[in-house]
Amino acid sequence: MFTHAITRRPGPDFADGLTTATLGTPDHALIGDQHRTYVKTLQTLGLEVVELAALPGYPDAYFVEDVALITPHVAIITNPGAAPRKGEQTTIEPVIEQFRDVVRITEPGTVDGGDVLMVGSHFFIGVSERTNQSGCEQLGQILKRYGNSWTAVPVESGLHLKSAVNHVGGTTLLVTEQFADHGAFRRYEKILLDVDEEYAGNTLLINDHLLTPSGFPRTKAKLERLGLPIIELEMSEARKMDGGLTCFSLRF
Ligand code: CIR
Repeated sequence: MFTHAITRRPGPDFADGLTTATLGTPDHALIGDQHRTYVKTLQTLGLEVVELAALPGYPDAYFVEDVALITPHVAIITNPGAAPRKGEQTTIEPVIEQFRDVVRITEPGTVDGGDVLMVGSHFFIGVSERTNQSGCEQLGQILKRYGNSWTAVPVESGLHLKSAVNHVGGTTLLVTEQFADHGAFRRYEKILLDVDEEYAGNTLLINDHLLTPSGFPRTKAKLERLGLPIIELEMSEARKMDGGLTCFSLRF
């Protein structure tokens, strides 16, 4: 069970963040509302949420998931793979230190937390545009020192591993076609996303509830078969910035 989360408010400059999406200009007031609803939802699920203020000069900093990984026994501060995001991690470190011992990923290693999928004490680490081989190995070794196992997973397209594969409870993963037959996940049951609903792949399991973006009815119907309560959240504005539900928080 998660008891805590860390989030950060989207700043007025959030539309200057990195994106590959072509879904129009995002709206600051609207992402503010959507983010507030997200935080309230976590609180409803019993999490104590530490809400950080927006970080001027770092328009993507509200995607806090990318700058750290907090496990039951240790926190890892990453080195984000995109140049404009380097530095976000230093401001969150003192907050995380209040909860866990901290270990850092160092150059030449880069890791974005969006590439790290935790399933119990096993971690899948995507090697992507943002997470390189050195970062993946550093992270894997740290996790192993603290009693976890890990697997590297090449991510050939898309931003992060968790843009395409997420854990939705028990031994079930929600996956895009790209990962449907991937050997790394052979031991798991899989729910396959429709090609036009892949954004909903970034569904978040919190305390036996599934948070999923609204507007993806076929994915919702598939998730309903798992028997867990489903909470739909409007994510239109973060989606315009390549962000999803997992990116908005660090959960522990
Ligand atoms: C970026 O490109 O870094 C941000 N605009 C989006 C990051 C999304 N993070 C995530 O999926 N964990």
